[in-house]
Amino acid sequence: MKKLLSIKFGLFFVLATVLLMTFGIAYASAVQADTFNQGTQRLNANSSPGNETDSGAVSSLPPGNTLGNARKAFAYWDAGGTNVNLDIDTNIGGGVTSNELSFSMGSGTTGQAKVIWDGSTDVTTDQPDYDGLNVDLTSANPENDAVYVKVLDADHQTSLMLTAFGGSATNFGQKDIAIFGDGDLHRVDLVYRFVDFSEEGGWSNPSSWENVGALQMDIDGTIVDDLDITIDEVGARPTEEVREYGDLPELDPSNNPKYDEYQGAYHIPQGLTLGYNLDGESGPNPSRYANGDNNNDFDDEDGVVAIDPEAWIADGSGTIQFRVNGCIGSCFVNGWIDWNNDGDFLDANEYVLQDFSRAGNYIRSLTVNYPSGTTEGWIYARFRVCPTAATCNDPAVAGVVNGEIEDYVWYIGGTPTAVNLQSFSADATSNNVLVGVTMGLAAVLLVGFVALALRRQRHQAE
Ligand SMILES: [Ca+2]
Ligand SMILES: [Ca+2]
Ligand SMILES: [Ca+2]
Ligand SMILES: [Ca+2]
Repeated sequence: MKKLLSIKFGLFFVLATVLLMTFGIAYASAVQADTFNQGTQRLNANSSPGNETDSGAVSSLPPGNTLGNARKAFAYWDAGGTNVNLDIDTNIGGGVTSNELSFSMGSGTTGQAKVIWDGSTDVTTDQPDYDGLNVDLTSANPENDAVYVKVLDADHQTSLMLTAFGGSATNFGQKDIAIFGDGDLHRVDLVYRFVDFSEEGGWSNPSSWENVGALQMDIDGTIVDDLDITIDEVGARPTEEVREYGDLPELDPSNNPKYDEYQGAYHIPQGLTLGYNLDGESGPNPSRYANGDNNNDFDDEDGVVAIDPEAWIADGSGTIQFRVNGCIGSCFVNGWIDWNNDGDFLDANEYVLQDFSRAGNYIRSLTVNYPSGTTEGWIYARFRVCPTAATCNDPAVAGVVNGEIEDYVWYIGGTPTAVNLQSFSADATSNNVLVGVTMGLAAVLLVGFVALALRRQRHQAE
């Protein structure tokens, strides 16, 4: 028995290694400007004479970690009484470094930061060596067609200006990326196609991304004082690797198709979110408890909550609460609830939010009415937000620029007791909404009892 187990583990190890290598090769195709995992820099600009700007550079970084194997950084004080700090991969104690870029300042203080990748460490000027790199940012299979930025935290509004130079100061492509920070923003993936960058001088998209002489990122901390923002990665990716998909199940418990026509729906993430967080993925994560996206990488399913769903049947109506963040102008929310649990959103009252529009960022409660005959049980729901009307008003539409999809399952009309026990353990750590509904004391005791019985059984089998 033990020998068989070790052979199984050996095979598993080989398979896992092959998978890891395949995955590694696939991701090596992307061009990372910087993951901020190497090359510690600490800049502190303040109002002291001679320190209105602070600059530094690192060189000879490992190939592949930082574009051009070098990085120049600049921090600029603008106003206020505290330091303007730019910390890249700094020591956070115990010999551990942060593996991220952090730009921060105190209350009342404003400032800016600039990071340049041009292969040079000369900081006598804060202008790039415009033809220092000559790299091909499109180089990948599939070809990189977009810039990717992974933001970890931001507490106020800011702008990231990305500029790629093609050999001279007047020949460049540029994109101003708005970030709408909040104390609760913890992860936003952003992807902007090269063709959407402005073109200056002799720059022509997208072919000239094959001859990028220098890349520059400017962080504007003058829009709001007291900005703190953390960035984990800047690079070039195929757009299709960074999309926002749903996680409705594609099979019912009897393996019949369910919601399969909705699996292809996706958004191209550009900062407009349900809730505060959005992590990109390369495909849908269909899952029985609509938590495949929750469990994949960062849990970004934070935009919609069902209020007291156990009381919904008796009340005749229910309340949901949803939050929109990163909205410029007016944005549009759509929602569907599969009241009769037949695997579609086509029946009476199932399209509950129809291009709901309001300007700016907000949280909103909404009463939903369900058809008579709606019974106690699990119901699936899909919500989408997009920046223009009639673009995400279909639960299946794909390729929506900006916005997010979030899928949920709620138990309405009571508290489930006779459900598959695995569902409790599978969902307990990942889906706060579901946990609140399902984890009664009896269920906790039952899960503990079954876990104990399984452990005994396994012990006897060894
Ligand atoms: Ca979200
Ligand atoms: Ca996601
Ligand atoms: Ca239905
Ligand atoms: Ca989900």
